[in-house]
Amino acid sequence: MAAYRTEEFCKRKRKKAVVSAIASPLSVCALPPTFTMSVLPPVRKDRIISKLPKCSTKGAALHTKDAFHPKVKTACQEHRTGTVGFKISKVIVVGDVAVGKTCLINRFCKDTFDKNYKATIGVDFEMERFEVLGVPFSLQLWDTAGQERFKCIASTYYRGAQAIIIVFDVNDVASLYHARQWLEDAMKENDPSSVLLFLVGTKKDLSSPAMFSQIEQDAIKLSEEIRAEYWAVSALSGESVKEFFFRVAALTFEANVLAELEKSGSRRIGDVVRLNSNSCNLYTTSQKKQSNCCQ
Ligand SMILES: Nc1nc2c(ncn2[C@@H]2O[C@H](COP(=O)(O)OP(=O)(O)OP(=O)(O)O)[C@@H](O)[C@H]2O)c(=O)[nH]1
Ligand SMILES: [Mg+2]
Repeated sequence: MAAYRTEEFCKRKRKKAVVSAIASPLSVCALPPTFTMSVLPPVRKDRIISKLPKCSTKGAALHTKDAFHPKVKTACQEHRTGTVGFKISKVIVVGDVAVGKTCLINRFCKDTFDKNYKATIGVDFEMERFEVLGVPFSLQLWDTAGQERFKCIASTYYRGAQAIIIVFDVNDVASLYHARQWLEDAMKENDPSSVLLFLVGTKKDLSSPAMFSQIEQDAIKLSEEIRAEYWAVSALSGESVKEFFFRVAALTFEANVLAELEKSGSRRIGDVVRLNSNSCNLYTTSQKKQSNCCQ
């Protein structure tokens, strides 16, 4: 048992060290394939996403389509997702003190729940690997402190998020009202046009149906106003936790592939880019004929 603990402890330390080394304030870390393959753990069987997970509330969803964007599906089928498979997307989790941010992440990443409150000091993070439409995809989940005295440290990690999860407690209406402030702070460090927003009510298990339906109405209204996708979960029972994170992973992946496709413009991503010193046009793709403009 002791040996197991030691080994497990070392494994976690190694994982943290690796993730620290690659953790970046940038939205995405593109790593060389050999590097990611040698240090990242393989994708777990229960982290495979083969179709778009459903939203929780149609009136408060980022989009309500049943399937991934056709361009994304085709790009994945044709292995034209460029560097998406080697990227790590940053997700930040913010919200009032003790609303349940850490428990939410721990339920998903470790399938554990601790009923004793331990404040997050500054920030913590977990890495989760997925396979979406056959393409590996990683999320770096940044768990930030809600306590005022740590806000200054935590906010230095906001930059470069691809998704922002604003957490409130469905039994504490003040924590919902504070969501706007959390969003404003997180947005100071990010580009509003490229960030996906999620508003998540936690501790659903503690709420009575009447209380829940009242706060849910307010939460849905706020989601519409700030263009966030709304979810209600319970880290204690696990209700909707996996579904929620699968949705985060799938929508972030979809946005990444679409951005890559757009960036690549007319050049098909996945094409081989070769350096050709004999040509004055140095960059050429394997599928394009060389331009003869300089001949
Ligand atoms: N019943 C119930 N309790 C929960 C749930 N989620 C969290 N809690 C409890 O709420 C308390 C605070 O949870 P944390 O996850 O530590 O809160 P936090 O938002 O990370 O807090 P800070 O790190 O200080 O910002 C703990 O005592 C948890 O056990 C839930 O879904 N149901
Ligand atoms: Mg915490």
